[in-house]
Amino acid sequence: MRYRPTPEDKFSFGLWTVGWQGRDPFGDATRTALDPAEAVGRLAELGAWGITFHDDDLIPFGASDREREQHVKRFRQALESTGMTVPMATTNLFSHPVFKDGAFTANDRSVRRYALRKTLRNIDLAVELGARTYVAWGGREGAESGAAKDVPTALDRMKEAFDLLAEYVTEQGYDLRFAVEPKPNEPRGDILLPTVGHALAFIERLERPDLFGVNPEVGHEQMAGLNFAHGIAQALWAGKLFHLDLNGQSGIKYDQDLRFGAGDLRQAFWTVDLLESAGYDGPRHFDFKPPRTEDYEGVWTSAAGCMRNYLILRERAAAFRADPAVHDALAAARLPELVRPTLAEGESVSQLLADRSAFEDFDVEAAAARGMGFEKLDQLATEHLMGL
Ligand code: 3MF
Ligand code: MG
Ligand code: MG
Repeated sequence: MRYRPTPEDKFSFGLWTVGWQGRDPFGDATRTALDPAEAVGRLAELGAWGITFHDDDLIPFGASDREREQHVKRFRQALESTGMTVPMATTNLFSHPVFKDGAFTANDRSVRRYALRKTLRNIDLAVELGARTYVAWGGREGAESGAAKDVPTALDRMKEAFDLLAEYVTEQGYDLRFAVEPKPNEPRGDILLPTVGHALAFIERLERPDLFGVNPEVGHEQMAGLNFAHGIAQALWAGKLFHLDLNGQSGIKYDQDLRFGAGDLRQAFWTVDLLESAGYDGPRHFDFKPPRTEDYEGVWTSAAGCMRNYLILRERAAAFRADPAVHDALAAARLPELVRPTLAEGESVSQLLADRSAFEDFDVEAAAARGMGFEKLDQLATEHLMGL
């Protein structure tokens, strides 16, 4: 059937997405709690391949060791009976009031030590369940006011935490890599490592940078007014796109977490075009929130919509790339020329300086007058996106 997802598509969902009960800063839950085993079953039926979780999504905060074991057992049974995988796991270092000033960068040292222990504990479980990626979103690592956080020192503490986690997985021989998830704000007024660029630069300062990549989220980059496809393009270029959070967002406002394809549809199109043409082979992970207006029927419709929209966009992007008119337009827009290095092979600076055609005899006015043909190219893209 057309647009019917299969496990080969590698679609995964956070347990907290379909399990979101609709509690927001202004209103109470609109849906009852969802049993993780049911989430696994329903998502498998819809054609998903994987499920991801925060420690507290699976095992309620404060559960005893015995209860913990039972929750894990039930979840494992659901995975086994459906064939669903756990490609990624993460730690909730933001819900409990103890993390009100952060976790790895909390001013209170005892909170930082507790956060590390909570994370190490869940890393063991993640590996046990087969996860290869461990996401770290520092939702509470930040501040609302200037003097409250000494940023360079907080980054020292963040580095200390990540170095320790990397040392732990190396010592244990775990096949696990970390993916840092940037976000500019919400729930903190300003969050540390606010964009993909900040995270990429931070990773290079770690002791084991090879173990770290990024987990960019569509809406988070757009909240900063940035172009998501450009952000992940740079992450791919750096070999750092370890994982990603697909969803929808309309412009610079609160974190909407709409289903993928809702919000800025054009950015969704370019995102799929890039992922498919760049050969990204990681999970297509959805981090969205079915709106609180929906009952459970609406939740599953929303989850199915994420996957269906991805598959439709994949088809539209492939048609765009295969269209002979697009090939001509790309050539007219001189895209193939960008592939050519600016200097000839082995050409030196002195040869460039000696090349009169590059400067003295270069017809600047003629080059300035040449149109780029991008409008024609983008109109073709728009028509493919609209299904023409
Ligand atoms: C918040 C988020 C988080 C992270 C998750 C890490 C609750 O805006 O995006 O979801 O994705 O904590 O995987
Ligand atoms: Mg979000
Ligand atoms: Mg996310």
